[in-house]
Amino acid sequence: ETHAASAPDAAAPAAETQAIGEDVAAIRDLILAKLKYSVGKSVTAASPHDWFVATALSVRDKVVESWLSSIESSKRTGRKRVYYLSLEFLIGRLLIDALTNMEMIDETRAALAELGVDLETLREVEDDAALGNGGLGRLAACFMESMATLSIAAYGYGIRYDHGLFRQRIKNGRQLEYPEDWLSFGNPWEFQRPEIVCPIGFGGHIDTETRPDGELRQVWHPGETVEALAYDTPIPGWRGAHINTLRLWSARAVDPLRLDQFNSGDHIGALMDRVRAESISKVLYPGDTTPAGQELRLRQEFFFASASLQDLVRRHISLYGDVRTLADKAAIQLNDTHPAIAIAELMHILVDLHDIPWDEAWAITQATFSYTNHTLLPEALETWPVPLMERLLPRHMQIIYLINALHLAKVSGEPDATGHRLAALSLIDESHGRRVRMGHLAFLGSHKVNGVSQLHSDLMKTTVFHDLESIAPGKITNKTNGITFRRWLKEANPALTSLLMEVVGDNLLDNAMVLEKVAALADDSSFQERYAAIRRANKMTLARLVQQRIGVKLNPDALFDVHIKRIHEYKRQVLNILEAVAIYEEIRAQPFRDWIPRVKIFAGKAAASYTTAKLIIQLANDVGKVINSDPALRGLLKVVFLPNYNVSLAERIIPAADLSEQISTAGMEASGTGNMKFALNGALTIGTLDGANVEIMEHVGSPNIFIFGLTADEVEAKRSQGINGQDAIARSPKLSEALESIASGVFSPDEPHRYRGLVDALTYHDFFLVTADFDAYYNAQRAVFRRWRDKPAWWRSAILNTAHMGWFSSDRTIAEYAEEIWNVPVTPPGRK
Ligand code: Z16
Repeated sequence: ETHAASAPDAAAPAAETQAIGEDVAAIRDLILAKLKYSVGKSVTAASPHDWFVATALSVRDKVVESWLSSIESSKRTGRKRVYYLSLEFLIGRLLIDALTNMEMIDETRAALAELGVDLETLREVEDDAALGNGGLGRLAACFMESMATLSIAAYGYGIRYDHGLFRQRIKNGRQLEYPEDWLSFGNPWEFQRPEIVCPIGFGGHIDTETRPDGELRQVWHPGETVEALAYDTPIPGWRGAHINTLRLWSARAVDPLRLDQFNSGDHIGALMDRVRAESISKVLYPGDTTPAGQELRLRQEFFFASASLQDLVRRHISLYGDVRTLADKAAIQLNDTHPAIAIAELMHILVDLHDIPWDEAWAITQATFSYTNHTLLPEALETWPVPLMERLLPRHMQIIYLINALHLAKVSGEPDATGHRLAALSLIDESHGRRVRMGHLAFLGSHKVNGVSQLHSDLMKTTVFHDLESIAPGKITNKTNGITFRRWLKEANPALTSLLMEVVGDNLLDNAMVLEKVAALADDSSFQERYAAIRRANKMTLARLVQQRIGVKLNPDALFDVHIKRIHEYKRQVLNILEAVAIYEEIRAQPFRDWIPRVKIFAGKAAASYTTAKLIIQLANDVGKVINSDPALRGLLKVVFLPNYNVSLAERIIPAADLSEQISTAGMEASGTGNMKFALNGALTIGTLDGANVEIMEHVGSPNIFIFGLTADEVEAKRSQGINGQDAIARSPKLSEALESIASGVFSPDEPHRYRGLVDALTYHDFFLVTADFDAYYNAQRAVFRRWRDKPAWWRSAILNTAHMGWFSSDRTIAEYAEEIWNVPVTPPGRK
């Protein structure tokens, strides 16, 4: 056996090393067995992907071991369960995550090394599970990990999309979308559950029947039924103490094919029903903050909400025998309004299928559900046309009408119940055709409604939910987002994690607040040196990746200024590009001033239908092309756009960032979570007082963050005076010059007017207040430069960022949900 020959034969090892040696040998043998018997390959024929599958299956065995005990123990102890309903789970890769949380990573790396296989190579061949658009989906993934870490008996419920978020390619500076195909090589993490199938009805009609007790009952006869088939993925918490389930539903036709039709020669027609049914779980909608509005999207929402509720009600009844105790044993969290139809579905199940009286059913529903809001953008709030609802979900539409009638009857008695107020409170928006307001439904059907940062939660009360809050004071609560430190510190930045553990101890990932101890070393020059060396190594790694992917050479000693997130006007990538253009022109005018070498790194996808966002991508690429090839700059400024931003790319970029761009128009970014990942890894933030930036400033201290620009209140005041940019442009020579060069085609010589419309919009109709904030942003960037020149001051700030970010662990966020919304206990992890 070749692998036996390559085993190191060093001097007699210490006892602990010997135990690890035995582990390594056992893991190595298990991987070899998986490769042979589960993958069906020999060592000599195995590709890196084969090795990846064999390794994944070997760690999966350990995961399953604990998974089954977790399920058993939740059952035995009658624990209340948490159900996290989300149309998106942006998980990324799982190999390193599973190995980390099962505490097998060093042994597995060593076992593979004995086989001549490099774990980092296997890491890279795994496809990202990209079942989400951005922050909302990634938050769901962080929450799943933290719920397992805190031993909460939780299930994630969502859709097993055949195709996740599109792959982005850049051609001639423009975004092109290609289908993503994460399942094409199989998925070693999931278990199909062919026995768990739920029928999902659409359309049809409703009959009224008389029950034996004389009461009336509504019976829905769907016109069409599809099946929801379950696939389970185990989600290990830190140290593997508890493992939860992510259950994703795949759509399937009731009849696989119409055999009569097939036999009569109509081979395509025989498959039509199947294609129609299975289209429901085919593809993730790529809009982040704009609702899709199509019938297929509503079918997706009902499909997974109904399957999940049928599944959890069935589980509850089989455990406890009585659906009326549901709220004692189940908490259902709605991740945005996407699953809000679940509220009507639970009423349907309770009232129509279990004969529970309406008022009691409504009390159970409200006690069970809670709802998280992720945006205030009015155009982003989901509404469905009443005629579509009536056609697709006739019984649910009746239920919504009844909820609304009882709700409006309650408030119409109040003295301030004007028509205007009732219209604002109604579940039906009558202003442009009749539409069902899903946010209102989620609000009414829940006992708690939360925002995702303090500022956002406060604004919810004065904007979209102002009227509803007045009839339910105290229902709105804040739960500031968080991130899992296992992925975003240890897996993304293992060298920094080791350094920090030397200081705070190896319980850093059990209790992130111990990071505070690092603050004492912020001025320690030898610690600063080690911290800076790790950053530099991460920048070298990223520079190699950039060279490979887009052929641009980066200077690792330049300031890496990073702006990565979905492309959206409110996130103001344009503000950043304008600053790059302004500095470009200054360097050309005075090439030999003491410029700071800087690299602007952009990455992010634009919704395929969002024309302006796609134009912004093109602008970033066009500007980069001119700047990167201008010899007059002597490499002092580079602008790169990295294609196909996803979770695994974020894991590479964030640990290499010096500066984190969080520059949304104040009041528009609900929270942000990338902001937290950067600050934890020691990038300084340049940002507005928006979303969680406010709380990051409070924790890291205002000297250690570069805050600029209008506040949310000032944005509102300014907008009410008009959004013409001409004054701001006239007052700022740098801004006028930058706009002028973009508008005149300096960066688009092949099509000089390409950006005329964009510049005109900023000039005459600047809704996102780019022009109003330009000078403040420009000045904040100069403050960044001054700090960068003073290296001890820079590293002091960076270290203090890391030290004070413990509070932003999603363990803290989840502990708050558990205590204040779900009423379930948590058990913090700890060393075995
Ligand atoms: C999304 O990712 C978010 C909001 C939304 O309405 C839809 C999607 Cl797909 C984001 C917010 O924009 C961001 O500020 C927040 O941090 C994130 O949700 C998680 O709460």
